Amino acid sequence: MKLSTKIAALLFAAWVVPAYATVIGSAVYSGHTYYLLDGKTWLNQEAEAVTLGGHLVTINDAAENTWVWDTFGTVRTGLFIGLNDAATEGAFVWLSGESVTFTNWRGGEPNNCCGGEDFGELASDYMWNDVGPNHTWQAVVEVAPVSVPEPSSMFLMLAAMGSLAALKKRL
Ligand SMILES: [Ca+2]
Ligand SMILES: [Ca+2]
Repeated sequence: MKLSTKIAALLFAAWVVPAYATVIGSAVYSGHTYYLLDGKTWLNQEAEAVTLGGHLVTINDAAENTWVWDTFGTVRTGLFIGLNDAATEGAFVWLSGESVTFTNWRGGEPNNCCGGEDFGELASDYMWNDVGPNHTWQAVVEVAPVSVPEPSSMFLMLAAMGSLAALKKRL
């Protein structure tokens, strides 16, 4: 492995602790941890959700829907949720891969308005709407508990430790 590659591996391992997190709130519901992220586009929100070990929230029922808004909602922004039809227009799926068991679309939504809207938001009336890719809303992340590090994290940690040992030998 080239030295530059090793340094890159070390830097990447350090980055496993989110460097650009914009978490502005958190709460626990049914054993899952939820984070509120400050305003960004839906795609950037999901990128940050992944660094936190989860995805944009999956809302499974009316109780969770109400809890999410009552806990994190403010009048100045909608809240991005994980529901989207980015892959296939009109076929809404959750980022978590869970099946869609509950929906709460506002009347007339989703309408794929204005050149295309693929990303779900929860609004102050507790209803959902699809919005476009340039919207910068706050977002809610849902993280399920895990008892062991994910294989990818473990691999990176081991790779970084190996690189460190190799570097020490050289010095
Ligand atoms: Ca759409
Ligand atoms: Ca819409």
